[in-house]
Amino acid sequence: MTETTAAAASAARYRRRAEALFPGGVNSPVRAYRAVGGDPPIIVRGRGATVTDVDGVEYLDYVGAFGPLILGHAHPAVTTAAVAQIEAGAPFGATAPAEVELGEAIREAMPSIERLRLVSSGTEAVMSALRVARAATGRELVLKFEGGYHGHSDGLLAQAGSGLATLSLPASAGVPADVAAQTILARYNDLGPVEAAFERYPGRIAAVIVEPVAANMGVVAPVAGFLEGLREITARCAALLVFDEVITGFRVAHGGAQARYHVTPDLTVLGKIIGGGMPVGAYGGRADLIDLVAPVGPVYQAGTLSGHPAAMAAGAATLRLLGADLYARLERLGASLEAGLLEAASAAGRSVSVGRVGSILTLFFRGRAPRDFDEVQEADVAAFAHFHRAMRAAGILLPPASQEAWFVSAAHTDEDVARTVEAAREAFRA
Ligand code: KE4
Repeated sequence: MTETTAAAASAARYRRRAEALFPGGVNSPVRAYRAVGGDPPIIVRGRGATVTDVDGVEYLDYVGAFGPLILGHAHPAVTTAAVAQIEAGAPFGATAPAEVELGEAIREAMPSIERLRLVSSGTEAVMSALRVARAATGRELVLKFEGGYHGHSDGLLAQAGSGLATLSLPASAGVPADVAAQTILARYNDLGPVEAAFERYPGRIAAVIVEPVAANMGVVAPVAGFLEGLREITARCAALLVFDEVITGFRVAHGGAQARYHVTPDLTVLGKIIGGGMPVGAYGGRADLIDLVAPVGPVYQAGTLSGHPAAMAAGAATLRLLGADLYARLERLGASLEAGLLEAASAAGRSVSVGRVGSILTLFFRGRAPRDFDEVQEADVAAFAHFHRAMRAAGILLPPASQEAWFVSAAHTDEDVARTVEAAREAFRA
């Protein structure tokens, strides 16, 4: 029996109906607000920098759907492009011009991507990139960093075993021990455990995968020399360097982190922004590597909705609007928000720090900005939860977990930042 009365429109009723359907009433765990408390909102509309919930409550939004919406919600150029493809009857199960246009825009922005394959999620893109890396090197082990998140494929849901630089244990139920054991954990911003892993497992590590700017432990920038060091070690040990730029691609610079930090990976993974908010992922890099993929080479990978023309067109419309002036504006807004938050916290006697690169930032309830996951875990997550609820009560919606990035979009204004800082001033006092 479905409730159709007006009362059913309330958030509480939608939450109850969702909980009867989906684990935690959500289709992705973070949306359940377990880390911050409060009832998860049911959002029905986004426009620019704001979202509105089913009860008509409007929020200034820094979730930005966790990254894709660098232009803000419902940008007319993006929606028009996607709708046109849907009205044309997409998808077709055949190559469409929109795929070519997006692929060329990506390759133009990131010259390291000589060829690529478009898929429907970041998880899928990472899985495929690592399959290519294992095929290309004939090696099986993959090194990642504690606090790094690269989607939910089995091998990447791993936690440090007897210590860093050793074979890992499963970090999720349902991941076989021998699958997790093909992953090695190292510490972000520390080349020591990476060197140690290559010494301990000579000739066995296929790839190092890294978020060049860590964003899934909260935003933690690479220290000088870290990315360059990964490039040197992997080249010396004939392993591949994979940049997971699902968040940083087209976010921290038009050419992504590889452009911002002048370090060129062998393979790059993209997602989020390149789909303009529609389901997307991509992996690409050196032609000799990508041409290992079916139907040209022996690495199989496929997808019913890969390259969906509506996602392609939304992504291409987005990338066309990402000019230098937009990045300058995002940098200015990000810097202004960071400075405002720090000043507001200091005025309230709160010990906080901010990790920021461009328009992505994280507020840590810790005196010094963390350099790695161990330091991130010293931050006071309960304090963040209180802060999150106070900001939400003031009409500001922050990502519902302390180890997520806040996303500033091109739709945010100086007034939005000022309003956010004012709300933070009160929240820090509470
Ligand atoms: P998806 O499969 O969620 O499209 O992408 C996985 C992924 C891969 N790599 C990086 C660097 C990512 O940040 C992500 C996904 N990011 C999370 C936000 N921390 C998505 C939000 C969610 O899980 O609901």
